Amino acid sequence: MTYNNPVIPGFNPDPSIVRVGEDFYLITSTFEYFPGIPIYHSRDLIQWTLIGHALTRTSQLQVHTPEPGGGVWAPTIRYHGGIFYIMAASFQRYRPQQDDRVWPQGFYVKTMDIWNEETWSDPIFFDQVGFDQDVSFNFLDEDGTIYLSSTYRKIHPTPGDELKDFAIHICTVDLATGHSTSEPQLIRESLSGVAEGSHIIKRGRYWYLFTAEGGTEGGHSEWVHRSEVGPLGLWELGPNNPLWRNGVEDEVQNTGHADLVEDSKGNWWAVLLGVRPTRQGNTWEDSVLGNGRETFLVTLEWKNDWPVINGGQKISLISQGPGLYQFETTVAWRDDFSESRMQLGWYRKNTPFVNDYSLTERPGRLRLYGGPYNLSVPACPTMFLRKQIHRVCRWETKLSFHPISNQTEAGTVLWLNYFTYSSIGIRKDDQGRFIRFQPSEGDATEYRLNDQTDITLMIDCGTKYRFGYCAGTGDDVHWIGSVSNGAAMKVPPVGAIFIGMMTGLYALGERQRCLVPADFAYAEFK
Ligand code: 6LW
Repeated sequence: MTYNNPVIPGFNPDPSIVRVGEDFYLITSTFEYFPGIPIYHSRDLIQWTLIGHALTRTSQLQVHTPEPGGGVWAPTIRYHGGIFYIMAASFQRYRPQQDDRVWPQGFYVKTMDIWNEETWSDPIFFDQVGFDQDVSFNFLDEDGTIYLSSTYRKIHPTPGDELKDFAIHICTVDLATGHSTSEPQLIRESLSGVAEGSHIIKRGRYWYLFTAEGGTEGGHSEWVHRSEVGPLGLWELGPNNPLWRNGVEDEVQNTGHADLVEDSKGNWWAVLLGVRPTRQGNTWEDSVLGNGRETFLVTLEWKNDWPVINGGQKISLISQGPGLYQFETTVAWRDDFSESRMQLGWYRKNTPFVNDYSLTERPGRLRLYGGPYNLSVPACPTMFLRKQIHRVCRWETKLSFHPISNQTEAGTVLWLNYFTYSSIGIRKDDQGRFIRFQPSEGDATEYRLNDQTDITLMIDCGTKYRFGYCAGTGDDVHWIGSVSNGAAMKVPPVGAIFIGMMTGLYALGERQRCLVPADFAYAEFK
């Protein structure tokens, strides 16, 4: 049977998966966004539903003003003895070597009830510096030892530091405290210079070490090693590494960072990240455009006790696997703010300090009280974001906003990071209200509004992003500008493009709080 990839479209990199009975749970990275680490559920591996997040409280996640790409990196999910564990790293800076006080810090959280996001514990931090943490619980059943593997970052090398930068090390840990109980030991150093995303599993008489190598860009690939002795090695290199190879000409690129799962019928599967580029090219910028790094699913077979992923073939948009079927997600999604909580799937940039919104003050409206930050600052502005999931769709919202200050604005945004975004919003000057369109590159343009109606704002997403508005019912859409995909995804001056495009709602004041609220009647993709 054939099915469509990606199975979880939109910005969802570094997938990790676990099965309990007939239920699969999958998590991905969230970087500088809050809440952290979405949890998706599926029974058939194809249709995934967001059921919550692991990091929803400030006691669990404090991301404040990291550069783009900082925050929560590559989590691993595992299940042992009735408990779900998620291991991850938190970065206050993407390039921590520029600030030697800031180390990538690994931690784990746990719960017995994955369906209730409030039950996730506060984090316990590991005392080893690194990222892409993986904890191997299957050894617990063997001799009670727990191993922690991660990619070491050499931040300020000290004499005698034997650890290798960007290479995978392993040590034993005491889970209760997070303290390591042995020296970290090198288990994989890649000729490419980057070995990360380690996952260790046991199957039959072998341990397997999976690694993502070559960096998450055009050279990204997945490697396997096995050991008969144990997780400390020796590790034997697989006969067919990398396990598959997608290149810069392919419809899916930058593939790697796999995790695996066995279904209840004994079939094995791998999940991995890939991007659907919008342009052909082999630069980082060319290949990462669009929805960012998304989650793909492919088959895994064992031959001579070695894994063969996707038959060793390139990952493509149509895939085949036993017992699966074609499924196309619908474009339509809408939040009309009729519940007392925000729907799942809205994100803040950074952990918010203040409560700046309400769903109950004006029922049926999302009411935003714009904080004193515009969208270009590293702090947390009053902004709610959603991942762009479909390549071609319309994002739309309806806004009631009657500012009393010339320094405030509310509207909708096409967002990559605080260096790269385009916005369309309502402001006022001494003559009254106007629409202001600020593209990611170039000057803003302004359009006078003649009456006090609610304004519908839209962004048509496709090979370009086109911005428009409608004033009152019956008004035609005024398309007032567009940005090319390239401009919308410009590489920021610092940090990395680990995320994908998002769209959002915002209210702001320039260095002053916005005293009148902005009321949004709905937000939708259609
Ligand atoms: C992830 C790591 C990576 O932790 O990207 O380039 C990081 N390497 O595997 C963020 O997704």
